[in-house]
Amino acid sequence: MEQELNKVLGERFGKTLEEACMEEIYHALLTIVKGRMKDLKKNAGSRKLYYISAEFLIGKLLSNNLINLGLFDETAEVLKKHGIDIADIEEAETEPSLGNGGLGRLAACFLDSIATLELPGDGVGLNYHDGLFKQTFADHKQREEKNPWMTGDDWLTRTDVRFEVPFKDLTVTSTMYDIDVPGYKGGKNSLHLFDLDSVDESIIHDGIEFDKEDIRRGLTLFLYPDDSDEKGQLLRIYQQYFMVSNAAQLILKETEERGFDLYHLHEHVVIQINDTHPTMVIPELVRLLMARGFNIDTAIDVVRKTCAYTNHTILAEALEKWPASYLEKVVPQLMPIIRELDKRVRRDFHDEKVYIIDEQERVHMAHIDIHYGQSVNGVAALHTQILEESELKPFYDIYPEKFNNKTNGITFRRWLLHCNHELASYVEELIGSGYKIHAEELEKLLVYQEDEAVLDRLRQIKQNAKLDLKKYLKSTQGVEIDENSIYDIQVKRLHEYKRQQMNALYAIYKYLEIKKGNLPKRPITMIFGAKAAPAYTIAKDIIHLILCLQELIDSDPEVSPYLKVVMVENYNVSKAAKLIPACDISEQISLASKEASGTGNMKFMLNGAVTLGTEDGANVEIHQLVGDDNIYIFGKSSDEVIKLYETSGYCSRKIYESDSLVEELVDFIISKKMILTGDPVNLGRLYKELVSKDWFMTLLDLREYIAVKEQMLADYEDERSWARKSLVNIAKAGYFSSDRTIEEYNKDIWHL
Ligand code: CJB
Repeated sequence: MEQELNKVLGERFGKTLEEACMEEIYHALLTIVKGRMKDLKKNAGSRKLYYISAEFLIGKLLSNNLINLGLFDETAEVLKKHGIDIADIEEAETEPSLGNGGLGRLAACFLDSIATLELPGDGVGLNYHDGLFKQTFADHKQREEKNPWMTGDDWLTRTDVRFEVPFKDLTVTSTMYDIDVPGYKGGKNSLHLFDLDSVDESIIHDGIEFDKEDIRRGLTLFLYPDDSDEKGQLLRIYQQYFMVSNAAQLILKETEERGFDLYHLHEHVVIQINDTHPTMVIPELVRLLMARGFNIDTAIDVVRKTCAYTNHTILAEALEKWPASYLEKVVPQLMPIIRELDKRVRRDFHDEKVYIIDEQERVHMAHIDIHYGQSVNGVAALHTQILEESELKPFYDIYPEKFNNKTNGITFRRWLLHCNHELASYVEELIGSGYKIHAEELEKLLVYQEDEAVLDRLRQIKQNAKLDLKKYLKSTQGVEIDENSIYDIQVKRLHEYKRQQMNALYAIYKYLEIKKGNLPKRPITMIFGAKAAPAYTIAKDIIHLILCLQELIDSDPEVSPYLKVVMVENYNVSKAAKLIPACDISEQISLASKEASGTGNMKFMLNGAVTLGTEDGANVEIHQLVGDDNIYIFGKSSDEVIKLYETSGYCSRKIYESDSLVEELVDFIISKKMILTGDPVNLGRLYKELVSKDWFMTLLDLREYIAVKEQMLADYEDERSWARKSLVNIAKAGYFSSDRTIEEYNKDIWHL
């Protein structure tokens, strides 16, 4: 590695390792790693998976690729010899933000596991030039900026694969870019990202504004361009069709090149449709097969046997329903096929709840997936149960055999080996390296539950990670945190169902307690990180509340020694990798039934944090694995919550008026102190929302949340018992390896 680095640095920059700057070393490593990956053999087999997704939240790739190629330790050592910390080299890499949250990060973890298990499976998505917006804070509010990440010398390789994609008003020619996905110690697949050569970033102005009708210049600028108006919704349809038409054409081309007859497509290809964004691949494939001479029955039959759908949410807003008139405006060639698909459903079933096109002429994308795919899966046991028993019950009654659960997972390469070297090597010292491939071997750690030396060392490792985070926040945001405080962390997309607002109400509670003289035994650092969708007003108001609390507490000398609120700016994958190892308390406090799975919960657990959570999503499975003593559970159950929705039985005002503590905390949002710090419009709107609507039932669980969190803080003081909880969490995290999840997908759905 040392020789190669010097050689590449010499050729490219005329420098040696001694002379080169961080950026130059980064680019030299990029060249070397790309070269090594090029030499790897692609995973192959007679049946291949295409994982189509609007998001691939891959994060920075250098360190992970080095780990997977088995080059990380050697590289880090060589650099160290020259006084360079590999972490500083990582800083030179721009971070692609090709995803929003869990769904996109899951796709990235899956690619890692699929490659590692040496299964033939490629990702297909879009090459967004500016990804999701970059978040900055000004006046205690979120601002959105563009987030360019392509530098011309990055992980993308431009290929000569190009397809014509026909829209009603124009036809465009795509270009396919590839990113190599190396498996851990073997295997390689590709992530194919499609783009348009004519896209032009100069049309962006004022943050992230641009002309949404300028398809040629704007199609792949952003992930999730604002769709609060018709133009925005049409643009999303343009993007989705561009993605799936390219995917479908690629699939047919490759299948033919592999020498297979398209009448046997389903024997050689499986398409996993990641949420509803890629649903149009179904009618598009039918269209393309018919253009190749298939009759419609055969085309539909082959496509049905090829496609499988993953549902990631029961939130109505995320279950896409496009007006038929919009589809007519963008992709009129698909509408006759979609109408035919709907006609067949209406012929066979007499329940309008399962129709594809509803009375208002809206096309229910998930319904296409369920009728015209061979598998429907949820992403955690509880989520799948809710799909079967309520959300998708009419479909489950028709096709019980299609439904199955695949509890999510995370790749331990990134979420342990990369983000927490010290813990990973200590675990290896204790139980050997087998756990890196067979994650369930982490259970071997359980024998050390009473071993004081081991528990001490785990505490020390956590303390070191806390110090690292302290330094990082100081250098990136100028924020000072106390490494001897308890780090309580909630990082995830900003959404009312995830209830960051409930956590903020806890901050108010603690603030008022301290003001009253009830000082905590140990200072608490409450860390938030979240982006709010630009058009999601209340989510932005919640960010405003948190930023105001941050300032109010910081500037109050009576409170600031005991409590700190920090909102991390532009939370992303690399920030997650710094935050997660340092966490003591992992906040997983969604309203029960609403978080399909969660995957942050798994990352925190693997790094020894203890969960404070509701019985929701994969928290339920974490609870079962670690037992009552090693998790803190509160709140109403999903059954109770679903019933409240069904009977309109929840009234936040009633709770507000009958519980003086709740009233005091909520009122504080519009107190004089807060209004002096913040914007009365935002704070007033949030206050009103909580008192008069509170659709995601914040006040329902608030009291119990406070009580359980207080208990948790008290229990933290028993250092030994806390370290034991931490150890049990690490030991039981093996189940949540995405290798396990992918093995299940393969066994039950893909059969690669
Ligand atoms: N999810 O991140 C998203 N975006 C969506 O549009 C819908 C769902 C999340 O997917 C994750 C992966 O399955 C889940 O863990 C998470 O609960 C869900 O909100």
